Formats: sequence, C-alpha cells, structure tokens
Amino acid sequence: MHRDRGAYNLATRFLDQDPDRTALLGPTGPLTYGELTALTNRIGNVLLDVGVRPGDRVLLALADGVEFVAAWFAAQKIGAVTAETYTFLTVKDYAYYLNYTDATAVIADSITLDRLREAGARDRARLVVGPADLRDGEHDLDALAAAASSSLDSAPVGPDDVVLWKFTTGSTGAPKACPHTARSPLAGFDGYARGVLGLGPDDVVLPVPKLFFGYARDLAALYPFGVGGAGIVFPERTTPERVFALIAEHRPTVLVNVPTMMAAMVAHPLADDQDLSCLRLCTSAGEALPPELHRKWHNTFGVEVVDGIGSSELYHIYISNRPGSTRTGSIGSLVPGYTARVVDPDGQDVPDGEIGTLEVTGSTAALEYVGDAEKSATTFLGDGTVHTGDLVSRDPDGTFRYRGRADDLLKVSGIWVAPSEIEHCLIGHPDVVECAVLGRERDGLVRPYAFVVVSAPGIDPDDLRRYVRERLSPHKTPERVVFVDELPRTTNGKLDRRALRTLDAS
Ligand code: 3SK
Repeated sequence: MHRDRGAYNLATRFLDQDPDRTALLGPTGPLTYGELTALTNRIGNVLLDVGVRPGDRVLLALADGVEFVAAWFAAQKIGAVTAETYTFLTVKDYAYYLNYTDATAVIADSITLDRLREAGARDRARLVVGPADLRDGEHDLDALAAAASSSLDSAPVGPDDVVLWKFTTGSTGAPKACPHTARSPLAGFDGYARGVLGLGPDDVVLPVPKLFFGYARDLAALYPFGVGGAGIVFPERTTPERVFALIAEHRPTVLVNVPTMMAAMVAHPLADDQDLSCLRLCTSAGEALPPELHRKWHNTFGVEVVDGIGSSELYHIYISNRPGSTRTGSIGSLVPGYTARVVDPDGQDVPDGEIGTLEVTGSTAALEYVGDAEKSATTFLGDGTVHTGDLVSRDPDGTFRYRGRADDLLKVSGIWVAPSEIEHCLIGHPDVVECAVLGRERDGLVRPYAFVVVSAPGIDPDDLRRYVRERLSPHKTPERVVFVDELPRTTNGKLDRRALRTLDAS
C-alpha cells in the first residue's frame, strides 16, 4: 500500500505526459506539459518556502490563467489541499472563506487582493499573481517562482488522503466544503472523462464556467491532462462573443457549457454565422437544460449536447447522456462506477416513472460537509451513498429525467443560491417591510424573483435590485422585484411558498 502512495498525487498522475505536447492554450500562447510542470514545481517550492505543509489548505482566489492551473497543481504536488473561491465575492464572503478554510496560504491577484486584505487575509501567507502594490507580508508569486527551482519531488499521497475541497451552497446560504480524497478525481476521470466523454489526446477543451467551478476545472484543467489533451484558459468574463472568438481561434473539440450561456449563444445576433464544426460535443450541466433550449441549440449550431447532472458532494457528473445517443429531456444514465436509487420520503424505492429523491452511491462521495455534522448526517448516508436532494424519475430503460430540487435552493447560472440570503439582504432596505424570494423560470432558466411588501408607494423596483447588487454577488440580484400588499401565509403563519409560486409576477 505504502509503495503506491505516489500514484495518488494528482500532479504526478496528470502532468506526467510528453513534455513537448501542448497542455494549455492561455492568454500568452500555448504552454507545453514540460513548461506547465516546471511552473508547477517552481510554485510548489514557493509554497513550501512560505510554510505550506502537506494537509494544509491553499485558497485560490484568482482569475483563470496559467498561474491558476500551475498553482493548483503545485499545491497538489506538495500534498496540500486545494480550495477555490469565486473572484467576484464581497469582503464578507472572503472573510467567511478565510475563516472556514483556515488556509495557510492564499493566492490572490489584482482583482481579489483588496477585498481579501479587507477580509483579514493578513494572518495567512499571501501570494500575489500579477502586478500589485504589495504590503507587508505579501509576496510577488511571479518573482518568487522565477527565482525558485524547477525541480520538486511529489509528496506521497494515498487513496484516502483528502486532496481538495469542493464548495457547495447550503440552505442557510453559507457555502459548505465537501472534502474529497484522491480517489474522487481519479474515479471521475475514469468514469466520466474517459468512460462517457471518451476524452483523448486530440481533445482540446474550452470551459464556459470559470475554473473555480469544479465542473469546469476538472474538464478543462485536469481530465484532459490525464490523456495528453489540452485545455483553454482565459481570464475575462465569459460572454457569447468571447466563446465564439475562442472557438474560432483555438478550434476546441469539447465545449463545457451551462444552459444559461447556451441560451445566450443561441440568442446572439451572430449565432448563425458561427462555425462550430470543430466541436465533437458540448457538455451541459450545473442546472437543468430546458428541452426547448436543447432543440434550439441543435438547430442553430448542429453540435451534440451531452446533458448530465453532477454535484460537489459526488465530486463530478454521475448521470449523463452518452455521445451518439443523447436525448432531449433526459439527463441520461448512470456514469460507470455509480449505482442509484429513487426513493420516497420514507427511503423506499419508488417505481419507474414516478418522482422521488435521488440517492447515488459511488467512490467519489465526499466525506462530509466541513463543520456541519447535522447536514452531513442527512446527506452522506455512509458507504459512499449521497442523498442528493434532486427529484428525478427513472424510465424503464435506466435513463433519468430531472424534476427539480427537493428543497428551496435555486440554481442560478449553475451556482446554488439560498433565497434566504437575498431575503435577509432586502429586508435591510429601509422601505422593505417583508419579502420572499423564489425561483421563477424565464425561457426555461431559473432566476431569483423577489416579492416585496414596502412601507410606502412610489418606490422604484430598480432601487431595490441595486441595493442587493451592491451587497451580494451579482448572480443573487433579483431578476424582478414584484410589489405585493402582503405575503401569502399558511394557517400557522409560515410563508406559503407554494402560494407564492402562483402569484402574478408580470
Ligand atoms: O452541478 C454541479 O454543482 C457540479 C458540481 C461539481 C462538478 C460538476 C457539476 C456539474
């Protein structure tokens, strides 16, 4: 057993390819496996120098780029545990991540540095990528890496060692970490990347979501490396124009997509002029893919969509369509390595065709939610079984249909949003008496709608939207603010979300 511990180091396992092959297509041109390994080793030496030790958390808060990928592998190579955050969070959010991860080192860039400073990152080693006016205790990562050795031994890592945290948003709105052992990425690679997508050395993967979303990180900057393929990284916000331009420039074979961007691409005035013939497939995950959008996408671009469902709790995608036999309205069948049950509230199997909650078993199940024993107990049921909270029905042929979430969380642009967080923010506005937020579908995609009771007439709904935008991350801004005289209540005085769903929001 001890002899095999090196085989579970993700840097060793994934970067050990022909050094002359292209690994990354970045903003400054292609980077070979040899160059990526050298940069990984340099950054790994810097992390060791600033005191990061095996098992310590390293928090990445930086835009996509070669440095993101190399820093991630560097932390892996020295046996540390990686955790990533979005780059557009508020100071309060960053303070939460810093405290929660208790990271030994934080890797920031000019976009995130100020907010991390304000959030109290001072207690940790701070490594900064790119130009910045450094303060005491902050280190210029580029300069330190350039001066560091490009040789580095891989730390021994075993199958049961935790190597990374993936974040998910809980019902209270506070993100929770799912710690994963080295088994998870390796099993995800075998089952989904190779088993379902058939990733090969000629694949070039373009991610629509940014790398802090594990769905994109794994598919663009981990799994392709396991087969000598390449990923594309770009720091800018993803827009349809940017995606079209990157496709024209790099001619990727796989597009890692989410329905929100698929809708924007289809609706773009230049959609019909695009040549997407280089793509052998487009994955869709992160939120439900409306059948109508699936059809429009196919009619517009002619590229097959491989729709699937995944989660941080189960590491990656566990049910998916298969290239060559994708079906509209279906999320497909179990990815190799998983079994599943569809259960009623008593945990009994429901017959095919009926809706129940999905429980999935596999070797990629996370160990727990860090710091939340209660929720861990109801989600991680033991022996690799996860109560997903997703409502599905199974067809007799073993394929599944997605039927929504069992709880009230909204998935907006692929990110879980707790309505309570938006409600709590809105209620802070002086003119808001009470409010409730829920998801409404527009063009088949879920958006937060706020139903608000205000203290006086004449209030501008856009003022309330602006109020939220100034305090929370942008995707939490209500798509629409609807003024109501009162919120519907159940007989015992609780907010009646079911009745709320039927209110006119036009
Ligand atoms: O949808 C998700 O939340 C997800 C999380 C991790 C990996 C993959 C996916 C689709």
